[in-house]
Amino acid sequence: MEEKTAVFVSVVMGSDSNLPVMQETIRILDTFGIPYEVFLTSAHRSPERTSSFARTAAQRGIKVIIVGAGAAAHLAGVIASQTILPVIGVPLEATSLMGLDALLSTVQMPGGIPVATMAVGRAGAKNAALLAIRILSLDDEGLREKLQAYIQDMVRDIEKRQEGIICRKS
Ligand code: RP5
Repeated sequence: MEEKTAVFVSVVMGSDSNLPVMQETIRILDTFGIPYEVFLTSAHRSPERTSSFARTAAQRGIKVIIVGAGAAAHLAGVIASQTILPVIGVPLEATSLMGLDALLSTVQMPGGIPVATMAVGRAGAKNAALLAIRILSLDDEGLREKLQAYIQDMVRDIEKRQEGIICRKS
């Protein structure tokens, strides 16, 4: 019988229209070799599917939930209200308010129900994965080493760009 790989991170989004930006989350999880699932549900359009997901995530072995949503983005908060797993929210641009609506809906949680809110858009989607990895690395030495290597790569990249500036000046 084929053994199922345990899934540690759930990447949830309110619409498939969010997928192009949330690919940034998926790309980082792939880079670090983190097993994940992608789940589509909407706080407003499919409230029961959202509840059932949130209530069963912990018992399915999920450790961190990342939620990308746009417009009146209540999805991260609604999920956080029905699980004790850490929830990371990514506000996305989906209306003429360009993500400000989603940012305020995601970040302004009432006391008692935390959602770790990232920046709007691609940077937020990327950082959501990196924050999830930092959480998972608390009890995973190998993952901590991969994170250190990733940070060192960023340092080297900045140094390389500096060299590029010096060359262009002369
Ligand atoms: C939210 O409504 C989704 O997260 C999406 O960003 C927004 C618009 O959804 P679509 O009309 O593109 O499906 O629930």
